[in-house]
Amino acid sequence: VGTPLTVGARPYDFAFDPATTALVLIDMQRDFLEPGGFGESLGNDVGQLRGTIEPLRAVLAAARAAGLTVIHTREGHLPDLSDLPAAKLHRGNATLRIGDVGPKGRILIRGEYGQDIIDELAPIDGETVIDKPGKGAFYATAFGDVLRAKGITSLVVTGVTTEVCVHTTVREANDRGYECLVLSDCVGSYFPDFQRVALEMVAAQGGIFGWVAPSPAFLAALE
Ligand code: TIU
Repeated sequence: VGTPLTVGARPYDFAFDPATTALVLIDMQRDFLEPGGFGESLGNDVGQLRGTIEPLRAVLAAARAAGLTVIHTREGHLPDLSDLPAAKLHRGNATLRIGDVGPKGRILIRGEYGQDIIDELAPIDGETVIDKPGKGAFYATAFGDVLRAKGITSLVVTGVTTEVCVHTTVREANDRGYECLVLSDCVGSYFPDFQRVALEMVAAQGGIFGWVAPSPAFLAALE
């Protein structure tokens, strides 16, 4: 346990110890960020999310250099769909349903090319990858056990989409006692209005769910 570092954040400075902090990359998968996947099948313009890639690449490199714990998540389901609730399969008017064959493999199915993390942010040896069937990283996964085993108490949260899997995970983490900093330019939404409001919702009311800062503020703290 070392000296706490400080990030200029909303609603006030975020203090963290690199030894007890994890960088979490939520669902930076081809299924959400590239054409022909789950995100596009729901009617979304995947181009909306691509601005997160370069800032997140810099954050990932800095976190690795600083020796932070790095944890990636992937939303997806088992090939036999045994972990897919009917309610999730049948929701909406998707052009391709979960499990259907798309141009990058079966939509949102573990082990398929489209379900994996984009090349730019590929995990390296020693980094944990959490496969999750839901929107939150804690539900039906070992995420909480991994954090406890590694002694992690603070999360720097990035990934997509801001108001869906990022928010669900931050809310789950906050209720479990984790301190969460969301990096505003490293999270993305298909909806610009939701992006803005989702970030406000985290930091409002004195940081009801956590803190929000742009990635340069976090990078400055690590230097
Ligand atoms: N649809 C949407 O905005 N998001 C998801 O379905 N999953 C995640 O956010 N990863």
